[in-house]
Amino acid sequence: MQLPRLPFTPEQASTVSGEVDALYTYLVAITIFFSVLVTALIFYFAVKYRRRSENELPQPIAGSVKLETMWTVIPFLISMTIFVWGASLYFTLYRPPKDAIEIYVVGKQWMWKFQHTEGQREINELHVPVGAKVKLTMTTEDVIHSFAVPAFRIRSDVVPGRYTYAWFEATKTGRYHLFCTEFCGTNHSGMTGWVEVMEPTAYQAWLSGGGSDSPAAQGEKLFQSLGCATCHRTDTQGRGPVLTGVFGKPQRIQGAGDVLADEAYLRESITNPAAKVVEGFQPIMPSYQGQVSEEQLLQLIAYIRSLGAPDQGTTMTNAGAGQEEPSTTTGIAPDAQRSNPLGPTSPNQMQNNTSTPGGLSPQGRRSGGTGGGGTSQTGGNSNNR
Ligand code: HEC
Ligand SMILES: [Cu+2]
Repeated sequence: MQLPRLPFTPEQASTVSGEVDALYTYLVAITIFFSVLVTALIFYFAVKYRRRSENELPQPIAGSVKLETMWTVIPFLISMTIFVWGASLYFTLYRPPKDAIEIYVVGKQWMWKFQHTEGQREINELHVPVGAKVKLTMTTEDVIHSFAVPAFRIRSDVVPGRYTYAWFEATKTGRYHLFCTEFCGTNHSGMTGWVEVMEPTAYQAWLSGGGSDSPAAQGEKLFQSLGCATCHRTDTQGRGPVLTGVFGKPQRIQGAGDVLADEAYLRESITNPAAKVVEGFQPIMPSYQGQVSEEQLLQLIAYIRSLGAPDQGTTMTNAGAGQEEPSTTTGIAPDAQRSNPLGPTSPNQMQNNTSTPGGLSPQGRRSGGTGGGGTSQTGGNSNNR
């Protein structure tokens, strides 16, 4: 629905922008109507019921059932229209469709990092095809941020230790501003970027130009280097459960019944394994909290998801290629790196693309990990929180 826009509102460039604007216009119209009505009545009544003589006494009023019913029922009906309309739009906005392209987003003071399922990474720049549904799975390495693209009328808080989602379907090619809309520190105002909406063919060409592995393939490497594979084997002989086909299925948890294995569950299983112990197993899995970055967690999850979901198979075809390159961009959008207001980022950020031997992140090692052992439990730093 493309209604005429209100003045001062941004361009409409997604399937929901028209609907959001329609609701917003409705709210503005109601507000104007009642503001005008109330103001007019103030003046009208002030004149009509003005004191006409020095000793005039007004008639006492005993109340009016008719009037009270009216001013209860009418606002109730109006607020119900707002509620029903708003709620249905909310469900549209916050329930990502199943058939969407998935992109991982990690916020960080003060930049947005994206990774596409095909492997491309970018910073402060997001390439998407026009006319396709795109789902963003988002988290942050530090404080709360908020991902907003005004032209798409979407916004979603990005919260440490959690995955939040947003989705959109762009209706027009072009470049649209992207913002952080949660005050997140000194350079919050610089935490902006661009969404580049491309023709599907141009997007495909852009995608195939990338050099890095898919997140699932990167996750598979981490799975080996972090020692996960020693316990989680593909046969049932390992000390941990077989992870094939786990994603999206309910898991029997000791003392908690069935829990759906979604991204949040997998994340918790890795960062805090003792929180939900799979029935039939001992709580022997070490916590990887602080040893894997948010991006690595997303890669591990992408890998686990790819197990038992053949269509998302881990393409190891270009395994090794570009893996050692400490570059976080694909080379396709070289200015992505530059558009980062802070210039090149700390080595911390680079860890995400290189599989560090033993899997310990630089800060994991610095903060006194026992060193060496891929399953060391003592990486524990608090940088993530
Ligand atoms: C020392 C052995 C061991 C290592 C190493 C290990 N795990 Fe585990 N893992 C287990 C055990 C045992 C369980 C089941 C008990 C539990 O839930 O804590 C488990 C549970 C899980 C689950 C939940 C599985 C389910 O069926 O619901 C996931 C996901 C998981 N591990 C991922 C990983 C990843 C990723 C790594 C590497 C970063 C890893 N594990 C390293 C032993 C291990
Ligand atoms: Cu921010």
